[in-house]
Amino acid sequence: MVSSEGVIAYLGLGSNLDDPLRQLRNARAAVAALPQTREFACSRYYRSAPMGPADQPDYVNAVLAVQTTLEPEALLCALQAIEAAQGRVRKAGERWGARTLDLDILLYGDRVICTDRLTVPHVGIAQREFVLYPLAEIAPADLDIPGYGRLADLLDGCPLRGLAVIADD
Ligand code: A4P
Ligand code: MG
Repeated sequence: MVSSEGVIAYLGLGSNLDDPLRQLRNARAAVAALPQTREFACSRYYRSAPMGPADQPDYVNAVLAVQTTLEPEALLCALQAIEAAQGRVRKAGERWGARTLDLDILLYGDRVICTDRLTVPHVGIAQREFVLYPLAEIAPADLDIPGYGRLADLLDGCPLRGLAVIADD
């Protein structure tokens, strides 16, 4: 997947605070404006039930594919700056809590990365309906997710759990 024009990276977008759909649309524009990066494809926007603590609002999720020559760590930094610009506040000790914006690197070409700051493919990619269904809209069905197998097979084993399309733009 590496070429002179860079790598296809799939990014997970999620929000459940402060007008989540607007948060995701703004994030999509901000990602497309990153240096050395262009939007390749974007899924529809989905509503999903919260994974983790149940006392938080439903999420809106989408998956964005970009073509980029940013290295994975540089891409992560850029994504975290977008999260911060959109008001993401990380609470110490809180896992999977409500947030204005979460940007995850789901896949970076066919690379497997395991460092202090970055695990790629993203942990949980293989079980999460709010990742797999939007990913399948914009990725080839025979896409191999390193360490997990074919996207189409993962989808077969993943219930929808109420996942529903809410916008298409
Ligand atoms: N990090 C490691 N690998 C990656 C990667 N591939 N992409 C590190 C992005 N970040 C990565 O992330 C914590 C640290 O993960 C970062 O500093 C980075 O170095 P965070 O965004 O601060 O914390 P988090 O997102 O709360 O933690 P975590 O464990 O990444 O949570 P997830 O997996 O992102 O899940 N329910 C629904 N319906 N929809 C959702 O989108 N999201 C979450 C968060 C919970 N429940 C949800 C959803
Ligand atoms: Mg995250």
